[in-house]
Amino acid sequence: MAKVALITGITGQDGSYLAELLLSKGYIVHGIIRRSSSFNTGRIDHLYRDRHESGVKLFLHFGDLCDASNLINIIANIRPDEIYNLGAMSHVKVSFDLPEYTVDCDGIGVLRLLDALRATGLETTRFYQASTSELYGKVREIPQSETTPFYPRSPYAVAKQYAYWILVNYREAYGMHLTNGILFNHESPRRGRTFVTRKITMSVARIHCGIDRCLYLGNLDSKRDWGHARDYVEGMWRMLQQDAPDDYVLATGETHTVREFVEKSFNVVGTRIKWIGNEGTVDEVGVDTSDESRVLVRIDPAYFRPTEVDLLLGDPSKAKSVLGWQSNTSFDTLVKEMVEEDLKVTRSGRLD
Ligand code: NDP
Ligand code: GDR
Repeated sequence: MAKVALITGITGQDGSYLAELLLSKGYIVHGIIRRSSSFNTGRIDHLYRDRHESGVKLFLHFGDLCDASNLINIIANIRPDEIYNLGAMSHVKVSFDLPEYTVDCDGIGVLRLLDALRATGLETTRFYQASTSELYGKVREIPQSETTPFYPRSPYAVAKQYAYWILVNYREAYGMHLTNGILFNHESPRRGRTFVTRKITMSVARIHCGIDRCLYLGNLDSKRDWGHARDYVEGMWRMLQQDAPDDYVLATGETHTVREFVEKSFNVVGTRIKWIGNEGTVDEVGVDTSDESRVLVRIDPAYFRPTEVDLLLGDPSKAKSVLGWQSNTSFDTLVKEMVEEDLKVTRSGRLD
């Protein structure tokens, strides 16, 4: 019998890669999508087939993490073997504008799913929670591992901390197979365009093609441990194949500044950046070394966060030893792939 998986957030970056992975492994995959006035399934359209055809393995259901009765109904009907909870209001900066909604969706949403499992008598269903390196927030230890204390620095991270602990509590209280994946940043050509990596690579492509002139960014000096989303969904799946539930960090073990990401991205199209002005202030600009009057990067304080996470660097050794998992994509390869894909998108005139 094929295993049945339910993915919340299937229309997002990770959801699309995970759906591909599970379908390739023979799973029946169900995904929750939100009703939207415009299409929001672009990342999974290539996987979708009309349900009237034979052999369909992917099924989509309207739903929302803020709607408990909807979640209970979906889970009762599907009776999944595995649930991957990837749905979230996932933008850290936006969570300062939408704190209450973020807590409802990212925090209480997890409780709704766990209670839906109990209400439907499906306590043996294996459950993956998309926890995050944002939990570490203010730097207290480097590198950060499963034992590093949390210090969340945004409404998003605080909501995810609630989700983390309610999961641990239900695991201990009811013996359920519940796992937190504490994932460091992971990117891809499918990354949402308002996250910094994709914003940079898309902007580099558009500047290179003569469409835009300048890239506006916030804090250039924050450091992130950036991997590739395709590698990380493999780690999620491996976590749920373990006999016992546990919590795992997935990371590359390398950290880079936003500034380095900008420089590398411009290098892919043959442009070299030189920084002029007071470092880290609104006076600083990035110019083209071959024509210094050409300002390619400027700072816009609108992108600064009320509280910032300065440095993330993960220690993935537990995932390596227990799951046999490791990140397989180097920083340079990730940047190159993202810029090259955005050049294709830009040249095709497609909106992505
Ligand atoms: P995305 O923002 O690309 O995708 C988020 C998904 O959640 C989308 O499918 C979105 O639907 C859905 N969603 C949003 N709100 C709701 C809601 N109220 N009810 C149901 N679904 C909802 O995120 P990623 O794929 O990058 O991340 C996946 C998960 O992993 C998230 O929980 C994120 O917080 C977490 N995470 C991500 C990391 C990363 O670096 N990418 C690192 C660590 C954790 P729609 O398409 O309609 O907007
Ligand atoms: P992050 O990702 O907050 O780490 O959360 P994001 O790409 O938004 O920011 C990374 C860093 O870049 C700085 N930055 C900018 N960020 C954005 N979005 N836009 C800008 O213009 C800009 N300029 C500089 C930020 O200040 C920050 O320091 C992501 C999300 O996927 C979360 O859901 C996930 O939990 C964490 O990664 C791990």
